[in-house]
Amino acid sequence: MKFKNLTVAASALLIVGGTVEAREIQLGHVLSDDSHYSVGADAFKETLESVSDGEFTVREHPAGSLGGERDMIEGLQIGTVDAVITSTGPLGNFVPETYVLDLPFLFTDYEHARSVLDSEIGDDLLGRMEQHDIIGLAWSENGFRHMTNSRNEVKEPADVDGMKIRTMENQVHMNAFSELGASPTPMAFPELFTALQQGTVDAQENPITVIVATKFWEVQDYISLTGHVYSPAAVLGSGPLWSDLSEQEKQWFNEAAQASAEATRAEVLRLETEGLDLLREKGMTVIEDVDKAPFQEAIEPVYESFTDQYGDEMLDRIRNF
Ligand code: EAX
Repeated sequence: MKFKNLTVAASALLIVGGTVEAREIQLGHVLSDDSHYSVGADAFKETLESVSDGEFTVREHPAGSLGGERDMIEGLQIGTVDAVITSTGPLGNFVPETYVLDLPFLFTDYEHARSVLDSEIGDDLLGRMEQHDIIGLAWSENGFRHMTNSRNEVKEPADVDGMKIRTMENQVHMNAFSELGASPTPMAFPELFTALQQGTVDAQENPITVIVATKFWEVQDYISLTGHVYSPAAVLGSGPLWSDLSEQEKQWFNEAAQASAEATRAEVLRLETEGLDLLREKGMTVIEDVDKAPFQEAIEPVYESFTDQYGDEMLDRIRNF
């Protein structure tokens, strides 16, 4: 049989059989399978499999099994990864407009951050991803980032002086920690636990959700509630996959991404309090009375270099929101 006839026969068989073969969506993230990202992955899976009536199934790849966040975003662009739940850490390397979200002390609390991301500002930023073959499906959440280290209590900028701190692969964060007098080392998340264990870096900064999910109490003695950055997360899709989907199928993915974001946000708030109690139980020294003003003052130059490079349009929209 000519190839063409064979293909027609095969697809006819599928239709005659009444069962369209399910397409398995590969969804990756870097956290453990009991993390707030995994809660979001479960919600994505349940929703997409339900609304598509089994036309799509979802396979979760947690714990960086598909690589770090930057690797997986590259995978979205070329179609080797179908969907990712990721922080915005490395995203600015692909979609520079999102760097504004990573500015320290930009958002005052969870309500402020969520309302901005759920407004036309957030929609605008999601929409700017498609030209980079990344589909911004929904804003999820990582949480307010706090500093941990294995050297000393951190209560003021001077305590960070000379500290080797791992940052995400994010120029805004690296600039901020340099302004504080620390020595920032950008590193993919899957390498971080070992780097802390071996003393390659003294410190890192992440939301309580991540610190709990990755058991950082095993390699860090102090946590200071600096809350220096609100770390958004995003549910992202692959551009090549998206161009193959019908309007109805795209609607299914959007529904699944919204459900994912809602589930992750709920888990973040739960862990904000419960997680801190756990870190104390595990022996971490929790410094709660951090005066943020000196930190905010010290990193002020980061805003200047940001607007010099990226302009102030998006920043003004967020500040005036
Ligand atoms: O997205 O790299 C990081 O520190 C991120 O916060 C973590 O991977 C969760």
